[in-house]
Amino acid sequence: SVAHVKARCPQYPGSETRRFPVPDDKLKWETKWADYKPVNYTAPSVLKKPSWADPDIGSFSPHFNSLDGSVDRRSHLGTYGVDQGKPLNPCGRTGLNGRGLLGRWGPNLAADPIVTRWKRDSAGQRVLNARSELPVLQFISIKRKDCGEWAIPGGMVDPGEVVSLTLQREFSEEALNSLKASPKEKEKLQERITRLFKSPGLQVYKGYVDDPRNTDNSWMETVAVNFHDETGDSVSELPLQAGDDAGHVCWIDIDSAVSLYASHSQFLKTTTKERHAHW
Ligand code: RP5
Ligand code: MG
Ligand code: MG
Repeated sequence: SVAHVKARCPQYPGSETRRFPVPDDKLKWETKWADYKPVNYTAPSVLKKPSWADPDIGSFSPHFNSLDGSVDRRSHLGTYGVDQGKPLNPCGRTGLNGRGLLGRWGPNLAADPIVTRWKRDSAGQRVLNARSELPVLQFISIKRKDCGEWAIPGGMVDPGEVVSLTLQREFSEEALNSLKASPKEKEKLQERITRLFKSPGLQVYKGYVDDPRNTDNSWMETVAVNFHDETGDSVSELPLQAGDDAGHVCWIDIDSAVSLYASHSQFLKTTTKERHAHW
């Protein structure tokens, strides 16, 4: 498993809460640490009991490490530990317990659609990077409203939802603003992206996300899938419009220097390697 870094960010997102500092050599649960005093924090938005959040431990009996009704509590990383009724982050300590901003105890499953095309010049030729001499890929990126960072337009898998649907739904909501479209417009949008999203796509990552919202008991996991518009005439021609938790949306040239939310740049790196593109 990865040594999470953003999951140990000193200030917990959207709050005044500061994490208990966890050094690299104290990450693992197996490493005894008598003086470990994580801060307890669950955001007011989660305590309000919205439909996407679990109740508090004690007032319900979740079936961890299994499909619990329609809620999938299995981790992509295998079996996770449960200590005194609370699931333990498979990447170790974060300096904060409770759920923070996350709704589920244990894994919070997401999906990340990486929609790409080749960067082209005005004559339609693929643009090569001067340094690597490899063609440059572009991806559709959104600027997250919660933290202002650029990211892949991903989102949570709804209970019972298949991941292939989450990928297309979240892309439509965040990059095409489908939530604000009329039923007729929505149908048109879906028609235009269905061919791309019905293609198998290339799974570039499946596992833990180093997300700043992670806690000792709640963490993000994702499946990241690349949908590539090789000829640049399918999704490339769609009008992009930010929606839902996205404030902006645009095509961004993929390069190792681009800084993105959570571990998203790692997913893009794999995408460029698979497509023999510039990184
Ligand atoms: C990240 O959070 C995932 O990789 C995904 O992009 C995102 C899902 O959370 P929301 O966008 O719904 O907040 O960990
Ligand atoms: Mg969303
Ligand atoms: Mg999202």
